[in-house]
Amino acid sequence: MSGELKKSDVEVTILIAEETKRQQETLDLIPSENIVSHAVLEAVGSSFINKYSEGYPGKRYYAGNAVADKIEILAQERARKVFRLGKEWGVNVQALSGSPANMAVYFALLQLGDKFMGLNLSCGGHLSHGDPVNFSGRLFKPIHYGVDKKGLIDYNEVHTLARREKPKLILAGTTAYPRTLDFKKFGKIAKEVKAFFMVDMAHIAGLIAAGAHSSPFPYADVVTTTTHKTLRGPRGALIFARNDKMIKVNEKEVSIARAIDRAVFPGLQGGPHDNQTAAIAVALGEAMRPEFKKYGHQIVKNAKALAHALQKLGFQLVSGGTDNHLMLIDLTNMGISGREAQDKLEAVGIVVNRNTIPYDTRSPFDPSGIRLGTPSVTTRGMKEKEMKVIAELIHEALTKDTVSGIKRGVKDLCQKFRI
Ligand code: DSN
Repeated sequence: MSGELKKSDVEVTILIAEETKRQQETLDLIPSENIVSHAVLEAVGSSFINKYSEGYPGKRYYAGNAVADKIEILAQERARKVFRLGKEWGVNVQALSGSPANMAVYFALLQLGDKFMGLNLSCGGHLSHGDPVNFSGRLFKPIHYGVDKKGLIDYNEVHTLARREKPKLILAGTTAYPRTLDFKKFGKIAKEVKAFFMVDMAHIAGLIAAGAHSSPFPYADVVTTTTHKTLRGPRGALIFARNDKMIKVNEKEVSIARAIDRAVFPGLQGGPHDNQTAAIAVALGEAMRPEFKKYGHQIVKNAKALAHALQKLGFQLVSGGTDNHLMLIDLTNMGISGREAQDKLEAVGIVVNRNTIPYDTRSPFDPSGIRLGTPSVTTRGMKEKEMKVIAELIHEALTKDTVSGIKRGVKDLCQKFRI
């Protein structure tokens, strides 16, 4: 940390140091979190933070944007490279985070009250995929598909619903689904019912970049993602949209990409956060390196190892395991709720989040499950061997009353795999 902050604001300096220590001394198993590089941190705190640049490269509303143009174009070019795309894909790097990115897509492609399909929140979807408490459920008409008894998306149900409801957009995307998504099947269904096919790949973007999950791009019209989960960048979002697919906006033919750019600015936002754009460019630069490919595959290997070890210890996993970076433990056979488990684990330095399981009979505030993921511990350099140790620590923390040995186990791992 630079000495300037320490000199000018002791209170904030202390809180930052406290948070850094908390992260260093705990195991973060929240699947949507990660640890960014110092290079990303430096870019977030760079001089780009001082600039206003409403508009897009070459078409700004303020002077002094020659360099902001260059950083935005660099981020767009790197995003295309990371996901192996050509110029037929437009890239918007300005949406402030995942929900605003999704909002921009709906704003561009739907009219108020239009039907769209997404995965139910309680089955692993996201609030912004049409949940009734979210803008997406209040302004549009969401039709939700779910998962079957095994916890898997039922593509026959998706097909039947799509044919019956004729939604204008079909969305594939998840926040708590431990299996791979079949983008080809979704794309075929969307094509058949003439719906736009949108993918929210926020959770698995890093896996897709690394080739550890199939890519949605051959099938989708629009793909959104946050940049701070498995992609390991700063808070932010990317929206990829086809330049070569046209729609009518106010009687004029425009590409989907252009319509989405206009939905982000001036539709929903003012100036982009250029410092975040710079940091996104840095993270994308890192994601192009061979080490990132290894990282993405190791996240999945670690998740499988953790899932396997947990199952051997008697834990029940929704869908029976994982294919990606996360797993959901159904705690009903353990006689403990998700909230109790989250608190017990936090008390020994293991940070997870409580989560509903499909068709949960308990409330989202105190659900039946916990969600675990491996992006952060994999960034720290842990491998399959450590996943076995973590599974044992979780088991002990949830079944035993004495915690000193568990705390020591967590401390040892944190000291060996430093942030
Ligand atoms: N909060 C994110 C997650 O944890 O999955 C989704 O927005």
